[in-house]
This record gives sequence, C-alpha cells and structure tokens, in this order.
Amino acid sequence: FLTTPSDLGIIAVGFSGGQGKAGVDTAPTALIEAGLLTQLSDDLGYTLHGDVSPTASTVYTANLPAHDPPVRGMKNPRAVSSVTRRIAEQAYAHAREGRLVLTLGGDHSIAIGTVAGSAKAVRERFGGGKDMAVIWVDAHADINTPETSGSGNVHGMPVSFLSGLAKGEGEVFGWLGEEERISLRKLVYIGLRDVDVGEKRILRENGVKAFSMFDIDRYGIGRVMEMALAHIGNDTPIHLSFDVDALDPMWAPSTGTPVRGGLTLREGDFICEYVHQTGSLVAVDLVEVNPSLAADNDLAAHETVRAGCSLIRDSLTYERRVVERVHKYHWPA
Ligand code: EXY
Ligand code: MN
Ligand code: MN
Ligand code: MN
Repeated sequence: FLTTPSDLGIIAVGFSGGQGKAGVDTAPTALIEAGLLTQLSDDLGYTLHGDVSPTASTVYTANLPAHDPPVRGMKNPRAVSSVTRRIAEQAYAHAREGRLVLTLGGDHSIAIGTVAGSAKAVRERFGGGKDMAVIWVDAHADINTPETSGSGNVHGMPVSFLSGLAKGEGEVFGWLGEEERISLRKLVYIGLRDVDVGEKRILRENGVKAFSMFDIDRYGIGRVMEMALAHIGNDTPIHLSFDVDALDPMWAPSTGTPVRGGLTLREGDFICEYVHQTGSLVAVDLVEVNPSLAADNDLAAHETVRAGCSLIRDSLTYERRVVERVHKYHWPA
C-alpha cells in the first residue's frame, strides 16, 4: 500500500558530547535559521511536529551529569547515554504517531537514539520479520567498540552499540534493549574513506555491506544505489543516517572530521532522492554540521548549512520541481 503521510516529527538536538569540538550543538539553529522549516512546510507540504524553538535543542544538554569520567575509555559516557535515551523516546513517540522522523544533530553519537527509536517502532508496527534497514552515509564507519576506539569519542561508536557488537551496562547504554537493535545484515554504508584498522576487521568479519568512494568511482552513484537497495530488499523500512562529512570538504567544509575525496553535493542529493523514492523511508538524521569551525570563513559555514538543507529536502521529496512524495510505511495514529 502507498500512503502519503504529510506529518513530520522534528527533533532538534544541539549536542556535541560524542566528540571534542564545540559548535556542532549550534547546527539545528543554523539549519532552521537558513529557512529549512519553511522549505519543509511551504515548499514540500509537510505538517511539522515537535518543538523547534531556538532553545528546544538545548534541553538535551540541560541537566547532564556534572561528574562524567570515562568508562571503558569512552568520553562523556553518561551524558551521551542519557541524551540518546531521551532522543530514542522522542523518535519512537513521533513514529508511533504516524510521523516520518527528521533529526537535526548534533554529532553522530545522537544516532544511537534516533536509530534505536525507529527500530523499536518498526518492530512494534510491522513485527519481527520486517527489521529495519539502516543506510549510513559517512566518510567513517562509526563502528568502533569502546575497546577498538583510539579516540574514546562515542560519535565513532554508534553502530557498534546499535548492532549489539558493543554491550551497554547500567547508566552507560544499559537502556539499549533487544527491541532497539539493528541487524548488521540490513546495514549499508555509502561514502566510506577513513575506516580504522579495528573497524575494517569488524566489517570483514561480519560481512557488512559497504560502498566506499572506490565503489562510487568504479560503478557510479546510480549503480551503487541500485546495489544498496537490492541488498536491503524491496520490502523493508529504511532509516537514513547522513553524516555531512560524507560530502567532500569542498561542499561541506564546516565539520569536525573532514576527509578529502568525498561525495559531490549532487551525489549526496542523489542518495537522498533515491532513498526517498523507494517509499520506504521512516526516518532521517543529518549530523556533524559544525558552523563554528569556519568562524574565520563565514562562507564555508554558510555553504555547509546550505548543503545540509539540500540533503534534508531531497530525502523528503524527489523530482525537486515536481514535488512528489511517496511513503509506504506509515503508522496509523
Ligand atoms: N574512527 C575515528 C574514531 O573512532 O575516533 C573517527 C570517527 C569520526 C566519526 C565521524 C562522525 O563520523
Ligand atoms: Mn558519522
Ligand atoms: Mn563521519
Ligand atoms: Mn529499552
């Protein structure tokens, strides 16, 4: 069945605790100030839900533990755990209301919450046979365990916690249960080009489907998307987690861990349009926009925010000028 839900649940998460650079917490406000919400409502016709006031995104960082020493080498472990837990509840609640969920990060650790919330909602709505797929667009694999991580930054670990490769305990991701897990068989990476040695071993040992920049050069983005969707299968809800650093720094310079040799803006937009066009999209994250890294260069920050808006728009529509939307999975409220 095809439905066209026009309700979009928005979660604005100004959170930077998954890595060390301040400024990524201002991204939701920057995206909104650039006109994102007007584009989604007036141009694309969505009804927006969720608190998107400038202060809303700060609620996630209010009342964080004052004393938060490392656990298994993870930095800010309790803060990241409690913020992602709240996000998971929000994402789940939006999905239960029949909304497509859009999350504005924040660093990529927040995807522990968004993906967990989507996975749980999809499992409840469609049953065990229809586990959700995740398309992770990133220069990095973000699949370090606390034990393989060299940095201790949790934004390099979300996929290991979400897949159960890393286990949480107590106040540090103890809330992540089976119902929030994803299967590594339904995970697909696109854009990889900076993967740690320990991560490569994890990807190999688990047979994770990954399309690196090499594959994109070799096959072209069109064929890569065909192969990615063939791997996932036709009949599977999709969560798209898009790290803006997947784009080449030429298009997205204001990000915490830029890696040259990335996607063009058009390739990034194509990925989003292609995923939208499947009709299977249930949630989108846009993360790692950090407007303050280019403080000496306003244009760079502006361009990165603009690229972020473009990716989000294209994930929520296709044929930009025609403005068509298609949604297969949809929860009756
Ligand atoms: N693999 C490195 C680490 O674990 O620290 C770098 C991770 C960067 C993560 C960025 C957000 O995608
Ligand atoms: Mn990432
Ligand atoms: Mn990245
Ligand atoms: Mn739980």
